[in-house]
Amino acid sequence: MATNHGAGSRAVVAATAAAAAAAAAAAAKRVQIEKAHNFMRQYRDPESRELKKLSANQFMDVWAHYDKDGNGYIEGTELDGFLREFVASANVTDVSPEAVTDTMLEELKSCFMEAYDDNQDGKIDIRELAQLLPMEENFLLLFRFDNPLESSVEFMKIWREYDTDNSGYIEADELKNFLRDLLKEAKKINDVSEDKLIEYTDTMLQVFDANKDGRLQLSEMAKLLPVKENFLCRQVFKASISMNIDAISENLRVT
Ligand SMILES: [Ca+2]
Ligand SMILES: [Ca+2]
Ligand SMILES: [Ca+2]
Ligand SMILES: [Ca+2]
Repeated sequence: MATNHGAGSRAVVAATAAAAAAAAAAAAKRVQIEKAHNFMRQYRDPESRELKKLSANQFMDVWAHYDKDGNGYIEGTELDGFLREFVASANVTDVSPEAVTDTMLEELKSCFMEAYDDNQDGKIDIRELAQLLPMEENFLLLFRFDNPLESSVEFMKIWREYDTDNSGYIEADELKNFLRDLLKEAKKINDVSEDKLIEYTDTMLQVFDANKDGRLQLSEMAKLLPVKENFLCRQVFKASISMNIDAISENLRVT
């Protein structure tokens, strides 16, 4: 009898556990459906449908949401999903991202990649995405897209100045000092809170620490601080798609 009773209560426990598991699964599914909703909608102004300015954390949320496999690129079906949602979210009514037809998507994609796929590898990396999304002014200032250094001499000067322990790497605390000075210089005022600065440092590390060792080596720092020479090459290279050889050499002669 005692064993039967034990088996009975075990059965009850099992049934309760199964019910709880089912409830949890249902809840998880609900969350999934909510998430399957257009992720970009929350970042648009409900009236004007313009994108709001993203904080560093929000920017990373967007990135992590669309780089689903976490390989550092939004590509293939991830890119399709992002473009559909990006475009569909501009509608006042909550249209499904599927409302973007395949033909529309292909056109969008070629136009989008022409504008943002800087290194033309057919994938969107995080710095390329940063040029698309509006961001907090201070955060945006840290991406020196349009403000390259004059020369690699200048770059090395900065490197030596901020690698204060001469480890050959810019560690998080050194990066924080660098970002603080960068903002001070750009804004000519000192209005960035320590919390924001830590948020920026974390985010910039996530963006630029390609080998994920928690610090920046020379090549990683060089992406954060582009030098003009490289920029010029890139522009000329990009232009070479649409220009003839005379126009290209003309371009190279300038500066
Ligand atoms: Ca990916
Ligand atoms: Ca790319
Ligand atoms: Ca160091
Ligand atoms: Ca690194």
